[in-house]
Amino acid sequence: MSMTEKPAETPERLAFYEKIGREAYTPLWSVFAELVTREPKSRCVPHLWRFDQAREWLLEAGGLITAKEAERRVLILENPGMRGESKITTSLYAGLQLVLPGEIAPAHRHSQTALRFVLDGDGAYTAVDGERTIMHYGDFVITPPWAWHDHGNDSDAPMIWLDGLDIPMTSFFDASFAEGNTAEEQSVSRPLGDSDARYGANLLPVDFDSGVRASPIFNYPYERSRDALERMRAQDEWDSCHGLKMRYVNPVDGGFAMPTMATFLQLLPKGFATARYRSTDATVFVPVEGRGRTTIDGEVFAWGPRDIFVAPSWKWIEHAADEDAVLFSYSDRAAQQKLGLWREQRDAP
Ligand code: GTQ
Repeated sequence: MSMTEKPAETPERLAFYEKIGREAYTPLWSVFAELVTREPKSRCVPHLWRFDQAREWLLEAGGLITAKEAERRVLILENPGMRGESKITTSLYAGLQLVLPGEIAPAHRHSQTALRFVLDGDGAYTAVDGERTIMHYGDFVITPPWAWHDHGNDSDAPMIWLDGLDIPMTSFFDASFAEGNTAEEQSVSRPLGDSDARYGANLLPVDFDSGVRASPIFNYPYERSRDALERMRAQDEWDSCHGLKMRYVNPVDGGFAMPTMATFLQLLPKGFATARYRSTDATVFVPVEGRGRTTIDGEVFAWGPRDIFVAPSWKWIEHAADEDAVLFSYSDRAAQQKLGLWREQRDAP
């Protein structure tokens, strides 16, 4: 069978499809080319959201609804190719969450895994399973599947972060469960910094056996990651496609920090232009520092700190840094690699 063309229809065939269709059958040969594509084919398109505009509209939303009433006061970043589906890529969700001073986003838990990437404000907290962590610009914070979490802002400024969740993936598997807590906030059972001491110092409790497949570290502070990039840059060893790119790890098994989503931090020095690269994991990028341009499938996106842009699966990506730049990114690579699906292609040695 040809991989791309579907067989011509005849009146006999059409009548046959009509007959079997009434009983919930469909001929594979009519749909084969759309099901088993030669290359990824997606409705996901490249797009960039400007942080300044998002912040203005989030603050406007802050005057319209409280965090408590909304449960989570979030503006979803919807891929323009998939409006109405609450997706930034086919498998992933992104939203910008606002917590105003004095507010609490109430405790709940769900099957979906969440990441937070802090973009504005300083000093609000997320509590995960009884432990709080204070959030600062650029911190990467995780909420493992089925972990209780609430967010609160004791600072005197609005706090905004990017939420990345595997909501579409969980829906795809029809595996979503969620519940609220009767108490608005969880009671705090561990001191600040406990999980960092326990799991984030290249040590693990001797008999540690993580029931969850997410990292037991739940805040990866930007200050520490940024400092690591800065110290490594002295070696001047640049990857032609990525500059200097690191992945966030789960110290228990060396895998990604979350079971479904992979996260990365990369440094592109001023003047660096990457070679073309593509992979099957559609990726959400967040510039943390610096300015530059990214070409995705031939379209150029100029970015600055806190903008958010998305690159679809298998479209060529090239970054160019006009200043020293740091990019945070996340994708479904963690899931794809476990399933044996992930592929990449470098247009470089
Ligand atoms: O903070 O728990 O953007 O449950 C979407 C769903 C945030 C959260 C979102 C959520 C959350």
